[in-house]
Amino acid sequence: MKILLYNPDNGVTRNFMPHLWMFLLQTLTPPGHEVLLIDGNAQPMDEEGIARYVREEKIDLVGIGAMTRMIAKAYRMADAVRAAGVKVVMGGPHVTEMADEALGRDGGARHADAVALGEADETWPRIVEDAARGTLRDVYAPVDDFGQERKPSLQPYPVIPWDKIKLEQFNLLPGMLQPLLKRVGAGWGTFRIIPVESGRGCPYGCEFCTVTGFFGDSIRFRTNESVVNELLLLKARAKEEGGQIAVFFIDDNFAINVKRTKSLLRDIIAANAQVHWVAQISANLLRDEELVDLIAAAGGKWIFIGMESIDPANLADVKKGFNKPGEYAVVLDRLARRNVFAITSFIFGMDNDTTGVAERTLKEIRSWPPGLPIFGLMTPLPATPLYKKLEAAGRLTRPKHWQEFIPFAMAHTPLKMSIDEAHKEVRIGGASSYSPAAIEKAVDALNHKPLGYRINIFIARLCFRGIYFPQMGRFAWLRTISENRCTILKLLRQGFGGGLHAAVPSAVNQTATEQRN
Ligand code: B12
Ligand code: SF4
Repeated sequence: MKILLYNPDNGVTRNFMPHLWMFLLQTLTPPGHEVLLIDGNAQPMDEEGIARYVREEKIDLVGIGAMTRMIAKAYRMADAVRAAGVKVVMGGPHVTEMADEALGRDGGARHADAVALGEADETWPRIVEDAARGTLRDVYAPVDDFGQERKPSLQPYPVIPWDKIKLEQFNLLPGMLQPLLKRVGAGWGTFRIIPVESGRGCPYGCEFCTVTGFFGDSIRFRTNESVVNELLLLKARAKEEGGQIAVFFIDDNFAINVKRTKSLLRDIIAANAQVHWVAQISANLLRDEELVDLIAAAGGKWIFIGMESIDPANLADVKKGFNKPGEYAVVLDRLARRNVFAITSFIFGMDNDTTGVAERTLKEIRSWPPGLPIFGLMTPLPATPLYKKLEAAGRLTRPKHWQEFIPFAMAHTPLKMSIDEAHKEVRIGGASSYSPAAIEKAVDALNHKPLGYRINIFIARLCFRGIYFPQMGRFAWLRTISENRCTILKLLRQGFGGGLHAAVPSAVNQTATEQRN
């Protein structure tokens, strides 16, 4: 069969990174089938486009994966594929919880011929074989012979052939600059962020989160060797094509078992497998100085921290009381001293939030080393304890909010402010952190750091700005660059002042050096 795996865009931002599930399922597809990948973030497509594509390419089966946020678009694309006479299998966190919706068993239209529940590592080969035989079933659940749920152990873990996979659509650098950039340092003709997992599962069970329910509360790890080999493969590819690769460790809590994380980081260092990487780690685990030393030495550049709130009452309310706002500053300083930045994520519209929460949070943020703050709204995702709690209390204003997805819009009323007030708080958070003046201030605050770090934070802020302000097309980008020209000129002046070579970001040089080794 010719199989297409498709992930829709969210209609607001372009994700900077492809989705791991596609590469994983491509790798796990039994031999004898051809698998093509399309990520709507990299290759925008509408319903007509996908119908034409499956007809022209003579596709036999389409697999669609989506989070709740993209499910409405996913259903529309699935409908178009099915109308073109091609079978659709859907998987991922949303349809796992809402299988009846996808299969049209809840009174609505049917969108998928089959649904893969939960982790599909072991069911996907069966799905492909059934589809090839024309015996596709409605539901595929990851269960053993006795009907008990079975989670993949991740040992062994499939070897994703990163040296061969086509990655053209995921190059983040503009095509017209590629020939020039290829000659910079060890080569910047390509720059890709690649998702890598080292483990699955999280025991913390925060009320708003899908992860504990979906992946389970016991954690499964890959072997250090398998992760290190994957990094070495990626590093070799970058070198071969005169480009750069950074890695996003997508584990929900990369240091959930600190001892094991330290041992992995030591093995990465020993194997010289360092690439620049981002990982998600909760603040409580970053108390460990040795861990942070190892993060920096193993290539860690950005740590995503789900801070959620600076109010302990809010944190206790959503079962995230292990976050201690009193220690946020210390943790961020500890990272900054090693030139590791933090992506600090906050949720507004929690039940103890009142108007002014954005300004109160921003005041704290301004006292921290500059990083990348992001602000979202409390969202009841299907099947989470939060959803069930709000549903039972009759507080959901849009119980099926995903069916008419509206970006940055709440689906329930917080206890101490109105929905509109909560929306305004997020707008304040975004505007205050990503205005040209705020970006300039963040870059200036790093004047004592090497130029590369300032360029790093500048580029990252420009990219994250797109979460709040439309930045999807070439024009939007040109406008953004023009609005931030003062900072750009300042950085260029500093670069040229230090000699032409220094104008090339030292972050670039650093990566280049590391990837040459
Ligand atoms: C990396 C990541 C991101 C990345 C983007 C995704 C990417 N490019 O990889 C970033 C950081 C940008 C991101 C952003 C957001 N994310 Co996110 N993200 C993740 C994370 C940490 C890892 C995803 C991953 O690769 N998992 C590992 C793979 C192997 O698992 P998987 O994707 O589930 O795939 C398996 C199965 O689901 C299944 N499967 C999946 N798709 C398909 C398709 C088919 C056809 C089949 C057969 C099977 C199948 O098979 C796979 C192998 O077992 C997950 C949490 C998690 N651990 O999964 C959250 C998660 C997916 N994100 C989530 C959320 C809510 C968001 C945001 C909305 C957060 C926000 N408030 O802004 C945004 C929205 C992004 C957007 N595009 O609009 C939720 C989604 C819940 C839901 N019900 O939709 C999750 C589950 C985390 C959570 N806290 O609950 N995210
Ligand atoms: S929010 Fe993070 S720490 Fe909490 S359950 Fe989800 S993955 Fe675990």
